[in-house]
Amino acid sequence: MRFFPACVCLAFIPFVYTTVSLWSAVAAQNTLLDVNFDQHATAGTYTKSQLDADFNTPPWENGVEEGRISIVTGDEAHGGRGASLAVSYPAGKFGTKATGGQWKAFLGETVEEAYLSYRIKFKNGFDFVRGGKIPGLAAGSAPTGNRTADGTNGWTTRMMWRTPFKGISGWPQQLQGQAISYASYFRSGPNSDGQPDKIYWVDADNDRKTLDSGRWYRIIQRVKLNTPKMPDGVLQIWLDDELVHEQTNIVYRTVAGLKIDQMYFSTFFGGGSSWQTSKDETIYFDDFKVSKGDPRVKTPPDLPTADDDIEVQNSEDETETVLDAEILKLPCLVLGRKAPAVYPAQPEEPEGPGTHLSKNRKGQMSDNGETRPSVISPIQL
Ligand SMILES: [Ca+2]
Repeated sequence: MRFFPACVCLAFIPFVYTTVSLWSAVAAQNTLLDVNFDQHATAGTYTKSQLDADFNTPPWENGVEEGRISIVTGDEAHGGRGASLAVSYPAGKFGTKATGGQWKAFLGETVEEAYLSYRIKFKNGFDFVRGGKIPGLAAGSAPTGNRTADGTNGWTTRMMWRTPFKGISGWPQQLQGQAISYASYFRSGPNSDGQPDKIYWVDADNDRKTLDSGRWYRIIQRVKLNTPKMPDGVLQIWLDDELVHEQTNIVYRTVAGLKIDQMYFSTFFGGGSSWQTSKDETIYFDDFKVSKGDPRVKTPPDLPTADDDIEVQNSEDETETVLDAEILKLPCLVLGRKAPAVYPAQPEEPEGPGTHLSKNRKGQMSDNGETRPSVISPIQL
């Protein structure tokens, strides 16, 4: 039996140590936020101290101190093990003060590109009513509500579930929510009002994606900031690894200092009073990750450059009245796939009782890149 001299073995130690340290450092730098709740072994009300430990001490919050956020374990948790977060939306309520929860989880550093990944499950039998918000990446003051994104003060890329035509007599009633991007940024194409763009997620056939209750989904969102003032910012969204939204012409910012600095945890029913819950509802969340590289790829990304600090303004409340009629007709420069579906404004009144929309109601892209709303074609029953 041969033995290496002790000096040879010792010579490998620094190499192995250095290699492990390097990869650990790369992994650590790649991950900006990682919250799976599994360290919370006991089910019950989610506390402010747990929130602070998990989400880097958010400067304000809605829902935690009101007891609407809790930890669930066992079968209720994602994968049937560990723990997950459960958010409640009491019956007959809407808005940020009475439903769901909100806080800003600031990242350890600011970056030009990031992925947000999380699991979400609408409790079995969930009544989607008209719609509500779900979390997304954000920057700066994360302007929402009546505050516009001006290219310097921030932006948000929250998402929503929506139920078009809900409650409108004579229009198809839907039990499932449909998902949309609800991103608020300075400009996308000709839209420069700084208000949220509302664009439905679609599959490869350009059909809208619907969300079922009673099952877990994984949502991944990628934001790549634009060159300041240039329309080359990217927003992509995957639902269970299916690309359902892609924009490549966003102007998130006009100044280089405005970078990705937070995940905006934001979930509530609303809009206004017609969006209120019909009964007590619950949405489960788990596995929040923000990373510089695609969490589905196991190779380390390029390391970042140093970033500037951003002054952050906080908003403790948000009351938004969002109408289906606000759904924009956005032209989007789309690479490698069909354009996201865009829709004409919903009329205030339906064509009349007993009418349904034909499937070809989707917006279409004209030759010059402008959105050309399709003709609404009621089908008489
Ligand atoms: Ca978990």
